Amino acid sequence: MNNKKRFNQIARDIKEIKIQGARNIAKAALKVYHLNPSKKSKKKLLNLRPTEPMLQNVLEMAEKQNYKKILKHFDDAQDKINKSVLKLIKNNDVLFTHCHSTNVTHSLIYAKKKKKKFEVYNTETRPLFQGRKTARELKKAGIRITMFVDSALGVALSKEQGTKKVSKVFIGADALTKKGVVNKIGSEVIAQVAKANKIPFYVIADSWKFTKKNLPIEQRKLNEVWDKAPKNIKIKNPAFEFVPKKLIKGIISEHGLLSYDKFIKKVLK
Ligand code: RUB
Repeated sequence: MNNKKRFNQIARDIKEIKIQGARNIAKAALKVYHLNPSKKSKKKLLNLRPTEPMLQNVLEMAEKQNYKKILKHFDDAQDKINKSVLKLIKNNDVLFTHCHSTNVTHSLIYAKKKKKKFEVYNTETRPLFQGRKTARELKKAGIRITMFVDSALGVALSKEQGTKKVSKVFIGADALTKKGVVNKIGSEVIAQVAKANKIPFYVIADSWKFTKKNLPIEQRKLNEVWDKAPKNIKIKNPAFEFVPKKLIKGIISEHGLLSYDKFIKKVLK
């Protein structure tokens, strides 16, 4: 495949969520930008997913800095995140997650390799079912996983109908802002229900997702919700939502586990 074809293929995969999650998107975009560095390709990549500061930050850096050094950051940060998450997980924990976040799944798989005993509850994450990707990955690593439909999260988080008490919620992030984080639609409801059940809600995210910009929330195609829906039915399909910092117990990034305010101070330095 030549560079142009490769570029177009990756761009399509990002647009269609075959490549998904802030980290995977930024990494894939960085690699193809490196093959076709131009203002035009940068613009095209930026427009694929509007709610992705890591993509924006990485492409800004790629214009001025060493490619390999930028690429290395992804794994270096993940290694540090894994070590902090390992300390936070206690044996017999029931951990709850939503959607598919590499920062989250990699750290859980690392903890499993380090012999931590825990299980995971997750949501299927309609309309695109990224929860299935999470379930498959964790299962493959030997982690016990129980999946719920999104609307069962109240049951999943409240020890009802035979569910266990959830110990911690671990959620990824697309954007980290001064006031809170942006993540997959449903994340704020999860944070509210977690709070009502006194379950600590943690964000696991690489600090390169931080932005000072006011981000638009990506609205996706309506046929993802209902393909060939009858005419005149209004559908909305927001991909993400904002979770205010008051609902966040802590954030685990390559800077370790910090309160949200301390994390913001650190990244603003
Ligand atoms: C994915 C999502 C993930 C974050 C963080 O949404 O909300 O939680 O992107 O992921 P989508 P990561 O499937 O629409 O891209 O930790 O992989 O960066």
